[in-house]
Amino acid sequence: MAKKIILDCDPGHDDAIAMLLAHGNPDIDLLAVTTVVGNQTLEKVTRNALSVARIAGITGVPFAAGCPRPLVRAVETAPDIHGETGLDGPVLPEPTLELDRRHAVDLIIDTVMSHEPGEITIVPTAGLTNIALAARKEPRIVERVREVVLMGGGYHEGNWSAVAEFNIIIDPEAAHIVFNESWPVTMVGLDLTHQALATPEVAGRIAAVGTGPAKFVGELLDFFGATYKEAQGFAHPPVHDPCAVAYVIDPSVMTVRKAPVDIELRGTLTLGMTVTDFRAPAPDDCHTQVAVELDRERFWDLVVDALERIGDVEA
Ligand SMILES: [Ca+2]
Repeated sequence: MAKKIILDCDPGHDDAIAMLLAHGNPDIDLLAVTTVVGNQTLEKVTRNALSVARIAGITGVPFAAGCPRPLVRAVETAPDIHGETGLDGPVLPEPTLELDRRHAVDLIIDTVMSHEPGEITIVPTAGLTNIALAARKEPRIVERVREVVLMGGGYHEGNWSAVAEFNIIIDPEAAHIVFNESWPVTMVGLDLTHQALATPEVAGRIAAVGTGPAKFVGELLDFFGATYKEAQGFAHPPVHDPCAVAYVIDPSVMTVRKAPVDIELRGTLTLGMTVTDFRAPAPDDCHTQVAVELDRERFWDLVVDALERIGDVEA
């Protein structure tokens, strides 16, 4: 049976690819897409999400805008990586989908509460503001959610500071809430996503699909590759967010390790660090695990397969 997910995102080049993977894979039932400030302002990432929906041919799925700023901190965006629009590179079509009238937090709560316990997986690929607020507004979602599979953090690597990753450091208080609730959390962090590099070989496979959505992904990767080279010295861009979706599709696409994870809120050098305790054995009540090693070939197979299934989309 297809896995029902809510994708909470801030498109964002890799978020856009995560949307395409979720939409194109037959083992995923995409129930809702929610947006949150992150790579760019809420207004920009929400428009981007709707444009990507048009490119991918996503219809009949509610899209809702969420929080315009983090719980405590000032807004911090990532124009160096994602450009002024948040999705620079391709020409984006005018959205055709209308936004759901609900706030993202309410759409998340409504979706979880209207399904059976254990049915819904939440897949955040952005700051955790919406998810934290949803857990506070309706605490019963915590025991109903099957699992939270998030892109964020890293146990040995940072990208926005020496030890902190962007999605966590932009709203560390929200991350603290999400990691400390009792639901199962899988952290697909930088240690894993830095293995998902869009090499020229990968770009060639995607180009060979030859459809409009595949061309869009190629243009995303061209821009993303250039900024990642310039801003962070990567030879090929790490395509973070689809890794979390891939884990939901098929957990065996990566190895994971059970370990307690908590969020540093007061460190002068380590704010937003996802502090991971690898001392063995993990406690019996440990509800968090971290992604360790990616099966790169199978991961890219999933992305290419999703694009092939989406095919060409009527504009
Ligand atoms: Ca993202």
